[in-house]
Amino acid sequence: MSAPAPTPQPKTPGWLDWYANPSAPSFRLPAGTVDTHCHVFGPQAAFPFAPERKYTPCDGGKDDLFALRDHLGVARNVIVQATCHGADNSAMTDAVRAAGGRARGIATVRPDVDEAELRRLHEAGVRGVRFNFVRRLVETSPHEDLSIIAKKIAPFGWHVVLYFESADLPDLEDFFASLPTPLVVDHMGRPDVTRPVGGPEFSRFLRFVEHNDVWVKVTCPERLTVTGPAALDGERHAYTDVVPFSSRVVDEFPDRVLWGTDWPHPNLKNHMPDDGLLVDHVPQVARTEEQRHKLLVANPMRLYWPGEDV
Ligand code: 0GY
Repeated sequence: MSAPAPTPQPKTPGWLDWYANPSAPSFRLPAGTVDTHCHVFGPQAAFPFAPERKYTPCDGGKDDLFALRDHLGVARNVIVQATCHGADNSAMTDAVRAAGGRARGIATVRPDVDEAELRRLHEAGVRGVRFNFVRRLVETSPHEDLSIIAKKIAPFGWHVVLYFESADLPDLEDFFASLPTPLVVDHMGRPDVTRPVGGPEFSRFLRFVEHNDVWVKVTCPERLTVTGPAALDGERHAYTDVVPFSSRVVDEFPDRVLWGTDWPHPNLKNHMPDDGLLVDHVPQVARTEEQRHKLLVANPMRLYWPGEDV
């Protein structure tokens, strides 16, 4: 007799579902574009959410992700383990495998992970782990545990993806600098975009990037914005208050920036972005064709598919 199916858990109150019919972008993504930051949520009937999760999302499985990929003109995805799945990477690895070489994965692992499990994850397409310091999402792990993980993954050529709030960087940056792998920072380290781009907080972040082996995802304008999605000039230019921050990172570090959608956009309570508008945001951030090619194609290929042609 098989075990009874788990009872589906209701969504967190106020949870907004992903945008069902995204517009067609006006900006045409270059061939080989990689969406380096997206997730899968379940579907929970097949991949139940983790008991320790801090939110319960709607379903956002691989078929919907691949449909969005094709609609937007994206070639490949990097699927980042979402906290709602804890350290059970099966929904993510199932999606990566199903993409048939067109996806890589970022896992969550515990310090007692063994080499055989890391090898299994590598064969499934995983190329990094995520360390999350955002307290509303996880109980943060002791640095000693994270150092153990970083040491175990380094021989695989993986990197560490860091998710933190900008106010926490001063406390964390020495620890980050001690890690033995390349680092990839989610969402530009979540700057407060109401502060000046040339102010001490963002300058500190830029210097951290300059002096370490750091890549930056210029992602999540919809999460960082205060002014919101309004396309004020009727030109599909949304999230304009984030542009000075993201364009500054692209100008300073054109060879170490990455782009992504963050679909299915966890924990947004005010508005859900139209993913077509997120694509149209790209030319505001990377203003030359050369910058766009690096951001969308050359950089992510170097990090996630080294040596492979587009
Ligand atoms: C993001 C941002 C968030 C959530 C997660 O794994 C997650 O739960 O990443 C957030 O709530 O800010 O990168 O998707």
